[in-house]
Amino acid sequence: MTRLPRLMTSALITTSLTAGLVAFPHLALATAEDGAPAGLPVETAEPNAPSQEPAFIGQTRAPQPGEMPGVVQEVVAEGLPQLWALEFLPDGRMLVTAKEGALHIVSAEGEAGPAIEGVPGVVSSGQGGLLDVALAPDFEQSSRIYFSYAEPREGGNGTSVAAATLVPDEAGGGTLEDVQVIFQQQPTYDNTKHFGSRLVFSPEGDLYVTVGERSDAEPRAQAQELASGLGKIFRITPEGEAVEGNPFIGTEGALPEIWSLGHRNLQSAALDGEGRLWTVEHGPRGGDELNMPEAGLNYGWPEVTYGVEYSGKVVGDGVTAMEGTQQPVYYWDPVIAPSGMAYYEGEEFPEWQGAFLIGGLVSQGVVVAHLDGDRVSYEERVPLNARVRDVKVAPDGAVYAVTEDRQSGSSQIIRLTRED
Ligand SMILES: [Ca+2]
Repeated sequence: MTRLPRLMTSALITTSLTAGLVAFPHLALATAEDGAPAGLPVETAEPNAPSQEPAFIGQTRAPQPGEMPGVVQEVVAEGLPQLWALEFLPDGRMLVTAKEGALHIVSAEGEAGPAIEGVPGVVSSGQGGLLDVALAPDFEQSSRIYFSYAEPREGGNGTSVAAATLVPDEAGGGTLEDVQVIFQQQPTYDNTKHFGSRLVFSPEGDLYVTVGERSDAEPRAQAQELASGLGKIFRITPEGEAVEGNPFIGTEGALPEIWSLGHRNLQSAALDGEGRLWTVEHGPRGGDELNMPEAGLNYGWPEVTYGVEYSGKVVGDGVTAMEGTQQPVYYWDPVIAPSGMAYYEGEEFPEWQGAFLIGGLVSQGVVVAHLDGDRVSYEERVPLNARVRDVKVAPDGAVYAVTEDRQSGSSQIIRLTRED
């Protein structure tokens, strides 16, 4: 690369530092409540929708914290198949899903066992694959696991959730027994886009299932329809039934499993310290959003959104707010392309207590969203120079990031600890 003259370099840096403010000149620089000066927003690129304005201060481009920990990266495992999700087992090993349709146990030292037998067939092309995995709340007694996947079906495919008993063997592999498909997102549709998904057990033992709206114009509109399972969050029992008290149980024609509607493609979900569900969904270009989805509420897609179509055109009427729809807690323009997320309560990073750690595929790192009440106070980023597919907190408080390299079809697991 040609070296720029000194004067020009400095001008470029000044421009990039202030770009976040240039985008929203009416937003003043925030200051931490404890008096420590906050930094400039980490995002300095031009927004894709420069004419859109946030609904409230701090809804996008929050400042960086005044103090950020140094982060040490250590590759725990490499040469793994392209992974989608990671869960820690009670014995300290890791259970990982591979997009191609395989499930592996990875030792704490990073050695992957052979593929576990009994995994149902999946659609692994496009955005399909074996997707999220969650342990049953009583896993230590039951050995039951739950996983979501792009299920091949008559006439197309769709996101489904299955439960199974994990029976490990001495070779580091094992078998799934008593596999039961407990939930199928409907309708079936024939493409390979926007399957979601994440699985999160509530404190009461119910299962939140997040999905996508299958992307194309016709199914996309169904995100607003209560008779369709596209673009929704569901709350089901471990047997796959609607949970008593779900918001649309009494609504004629509505799917009783629906928890919330108006979502695009939800690949990120976690509970906060109070047991409330938070999600990050892939928006259109410039419209990724963090929400705390509540029962029966409408999160807007595709009627209301930040950002623009991939083509650059406005989405629908280009509306960013509408009565009867919820504003995101926070949004990103340009996008981070969210993957997995975790709520941080570990001891390794005192600075991250009570923050969400969100994997970024496009932002190629971990986004740390610090909260003040139910709003984002600061946004910090840990660059990993790789697409991050999942983020989990280990029992010792270290952060584990799953990366993916689509060209080689492989993944690494990276352990993040605090620099002394
Ligand atoms: Ca929304």
